[in-house]
Amino acid sequence: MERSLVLIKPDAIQRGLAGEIICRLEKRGLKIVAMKMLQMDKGLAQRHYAIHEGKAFFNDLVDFITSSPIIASIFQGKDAVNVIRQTMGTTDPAKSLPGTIRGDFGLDIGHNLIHGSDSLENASKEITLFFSAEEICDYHRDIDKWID
Ligand code: D4T
Repeated sequence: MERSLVLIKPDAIQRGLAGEIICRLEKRGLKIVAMKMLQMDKGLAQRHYAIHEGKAFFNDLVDFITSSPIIASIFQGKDAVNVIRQTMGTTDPAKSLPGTIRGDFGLDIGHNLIHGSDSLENASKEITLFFSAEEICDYHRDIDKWID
């Protein structure tokens, strides 16, 4: 079973879309194994987006992700990394298909509502950045026999 880090970004919190986003991932069949609200500081933002350091949009990205609280979460399920990326839509909401989270609720690449890990390797690194082992709940859901 894969695990992926999902961040519900400041724009989604400000627009009251957190519940809708969580709902879509839960309804897909994914299981929440960790969740918390936090205000990202500059250091955490720079570490999380280290791969983009030096790019033209880096400073705006750090300013945006630290501009309001976020919800950090871990979703677990079969092929979770890819399934979450599909459910999110592409990075630029203007190019995302209707039916995806970004395609249904976004217009601008700088306000794209949700982050989901883009590989299993990055998921593992990102989960460690946001959660301690004690904050992750390993539990059984009876409905999982109907999902996978
Ligand atoms: P995140 O990482 O936020 O889930 O987004 P993606 O995985 O879909 O896309 P990304 O890492 O390439 O980009 C990170 C973040 O930067 C913003 N961005 C990106 C931007 O403002 N301008 C740009 O040109 C790009 C490529 C959007 C998402």
